Formats: sequence, structure tokens, C-alpha cells
Amino acid sequence: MPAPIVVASNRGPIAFVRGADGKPAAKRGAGGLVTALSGALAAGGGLWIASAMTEEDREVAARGRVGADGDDASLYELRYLSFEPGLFDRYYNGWTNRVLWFLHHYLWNLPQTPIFGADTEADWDAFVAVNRAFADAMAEEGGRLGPSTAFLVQDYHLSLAPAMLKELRPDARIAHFSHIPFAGPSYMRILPERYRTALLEGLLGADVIGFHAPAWADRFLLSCRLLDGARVDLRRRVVGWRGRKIRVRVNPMGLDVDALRDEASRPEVVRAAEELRAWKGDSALLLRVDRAELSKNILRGFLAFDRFLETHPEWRGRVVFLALLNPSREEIPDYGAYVGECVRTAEFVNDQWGTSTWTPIDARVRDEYAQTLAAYSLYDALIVNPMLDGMNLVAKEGPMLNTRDGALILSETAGAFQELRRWALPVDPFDVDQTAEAIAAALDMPAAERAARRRGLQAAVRRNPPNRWLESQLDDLGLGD
Ligand code: ADQ
Repeated sequence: MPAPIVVASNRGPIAFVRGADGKPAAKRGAGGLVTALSGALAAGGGLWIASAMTEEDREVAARGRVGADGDDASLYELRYLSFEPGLFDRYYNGWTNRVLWFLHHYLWNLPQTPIFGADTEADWDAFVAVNRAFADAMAEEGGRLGPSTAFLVQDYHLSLAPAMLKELRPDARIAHFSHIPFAGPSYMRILPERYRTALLEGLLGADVIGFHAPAWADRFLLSCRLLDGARVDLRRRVVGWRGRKIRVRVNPMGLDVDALRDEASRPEVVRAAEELRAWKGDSALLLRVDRAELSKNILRGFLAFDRFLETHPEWRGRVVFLALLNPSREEIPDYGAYVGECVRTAEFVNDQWGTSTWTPIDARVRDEYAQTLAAYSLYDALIVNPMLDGMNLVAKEGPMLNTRDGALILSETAGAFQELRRWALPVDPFDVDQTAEAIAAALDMPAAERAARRRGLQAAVRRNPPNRWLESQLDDLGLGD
């Protein structure tokens, strides 16, 4: 019998919205974590604990455990935890998205931010309270499911929950997985010591700590050296802590290719592809797909395209750059300001090079998943140039749906780089001239090379299905089949 699994993550696999009949109706959640874990959990069976993010989620939460499709007859159950909105805002927008996200992606502008004081302290208290509620719920569910339960705690939102759960259930087998990068010790030192220590100790409550890429695992290990009493073995990736040995693992997230292809065959995606084909005409298509997010390096992507048009006049009028930017974290002012700057930069490039019949960049800041899937099938080159990214699923999804042997331009600092590097055109995300040359190389690439690289990319993605990601974690916990 496989061990029962309890997954805990801030965002659940399904968000509930108001249906036509006035009742909460299930809607697929956005984001890479949901895309990959849904397939894995449906295959393994178990229970998923998440925060109620909407009013409808809270209604569902009040009913206790529900089926993953919103009724009671699905493959696994969901349990949503409801928090008072003010507390949730401090935990989510305050501590996790303003402090931890900025920390692990190196996003602070140090002369001005961060500023730690009463406000961040209140955010921290909320972060502690939410993590405790997750740990309590996990302990309770574990008691119901039995001693062989595997606890898979997801991401930086729940950095404290592993140690809290370990305290409640010392025998619990706990894996924590970070879907984002991890800051190295000099950046970690920006955090006041009490927070830094609590975060590292919180994670070290797990038995296995996973990351998408070797660099993030190594930075975590180096940061553990800031903890008094921690014994860090960098080579074997083990931390000795309070009599326990915690293993640090690199376990890149796979894609559920069949689910993605099913999604991409829906009629609205087919319609969107027809529209995009008509819109682009004979032009080559350079594509980017991102959450409208500071770490994605959208601005330098546009500046690189500007440089490319300057240095490669033969491409003027023959290529369009489509940027599909899914709005994100609009409550945080830095995001609005950044997206505004990106859009202004695109307009500047268009003023500089555009003509009455050709607009070089089309930056669409809206939530258009069908259009995104359609655009994947049509690009000649996909640019994925984040400053830092835990994995970046777009870099894997594009090659699986593309039908034109499109080339992939990929940052050396994306988590996906390790798996895809051989078949991608690598870029230093900060080097705009080099990125401009990569755009030229992608668009000018001979057909045979494009086809060979496309085959290589698809094979690399297929080599790592999502089940493997789950199985490796269970194996690491000593719970594999
Ligand atoms: P993200 O920063 O969101 O994820 P990414 O990994 O590229 O980055 O995933 C984005 C996902 O959203 C893709 O699956 C994409 O297809 C999907 N998407 C795009 N537009 C959408 C829309 N309008 N509606 C719904 N979905 C849309 C974080 C980390 C990454 C890590 C993932 C998974 O920052 O580094 O790869 O989690 O671990």
C-alpha cells in the first residue's frame, strides 16, 4: 500500500468562484505549482490543505473536507483553511510576497528597501500564525491517516510549518520543497537575525528539503552556516541539526504533458490560435509569457529587442514580439510601477522602430490563458530571461506545444537551465547586448538545427514526468514503493 500523502501549500489546486447558480464553482488555479502538483497528487491519492483565497473558498472551507473537483466523488480531498482577511493580508502580501519573495529573488533596492520595523513585525506575527494553523491541520490529518503519512509541505509561504509540525508529531515524515530560489548567506544577513534564524530552523524541521536547481540547494546549505550549532556538509548536502540529519535534495519539477496538451486542444485555444495567426501574418513571432513579475526581467527583454532591431536592420518589419503578461500581485505598488515601466519601454521601442504597418512589440497585460497556450504553438523563438527563477515552467511548456521548431532563449539563472541548457540558447539576464544577439541567433537558426534542438528540448522535458518528482520525495522520506 502506498503511504497516504498530505500536501500543504498556500494556494490550493482549485479556486472556487461564484457559479451561474450562485453556488461556489471550481476553477483551475493559475501558477506553475498547481499545474505540476495536480497531476502528481491525482496519481498518488491523498489530501491537500491550502488557504482559502476567495470568499467562495471560505464558503467551501466551512464545509470541511471536500473533493478536489468541488464535489465529494473525486480522487483526493481538499481542506481549505480560512483566515481573518487582515491577518491573511499581512501573512500573504506582507511577509511572504513583500519580504520572502524579494529576499530569495534578490529584488531589494538596498539604499531604500527593506525597512524592518513595527509593520514588518506585525506581518511576521501573521506569518507565524498562518504557519501554525497549517501545522495544526497537518498534525490533525496525520493523526487520522496514520503513522506512515508523508507530509509534503510546499514553498516559502510555509517555511516555518515543518518545525512546528515536527514539534507536534516528532515521528512525522516531512519533506519541504521550495519552488523558488533560495538566498545565499550575504543576502540572508539583510534579514534581522531573529527572522533569519526562525526561517532556517523552520525549514530544518523537515527531514528532506528540496529545490529545483543545484544552485538553490547550495545557497540554502551555505545559509545554514549562519545558524549556531548547524553542521553543514556541502558535498553530501546534509545538515546536522539538533541530533537529526536533514538531507537537501535537487528535484526539478516535471511537466504533466498530457494535461497540458488536453488543455491546449480546447476550442477556445484553437480559436485563439487562428486569431494570432491572422494577427501576425507572415512575420516571425518572438514570444514571452510571464506573470507580470519583477524577477522575470521583462524590461531588459524589451531593451534587448530594441538593441536587436538596431543591430539587425534586416529584421525590421519582419518580426513581432508578443509579450503575454498575466497580471500578478497588483496589491503591491512595486509591481504596478514595474509593469508601467515595461509598457512604456515597449511604447518607446515601437516609437523608435515602428511604421504605419508594423508595431514591433505587442505587450498585453491581461489574464489570457487560452491565448497563451495558442501562442506557444506559433512562436519562432521563445524568450525566457528571468533574473532568477525557481524553475520556470514556461520554458518547458513552450517546447512541448510549439509546432514551428521554435528556438528557446533561456537565462542561465532559471532553475530550468540545468535540464534544458544543451538545447537552449543561453543568456546572461543582465547582458542586453548578448540577449539581442541570442534573439538574432534564434531567428536566423537553420531549419535542421532548430528541429534538432526542438527534439532535444522535448526529450529533456519528457525525461522528468511529475510522478517522478513526487516519487523521489517519497523515496527520500523512506516511503517509496
Ligand atoms: P511562476 O513564477 O508563476 O511560478 P512559471 O514556472 O513560469 O512561473 O509558471 C507559470 C505558469 O502559469 C505556467 O504554467 C503558465 O502556463 C501558466 N500561465 C500563464 N498564463 C496564465 C494564465 N493567464 N492563467 C493561468 N495560468 C497561466 C512559480 C515559481 C517558478 C516555478 C513555479 C513552479 O516562481 O519558478 O517554476 O512556481 O514551481
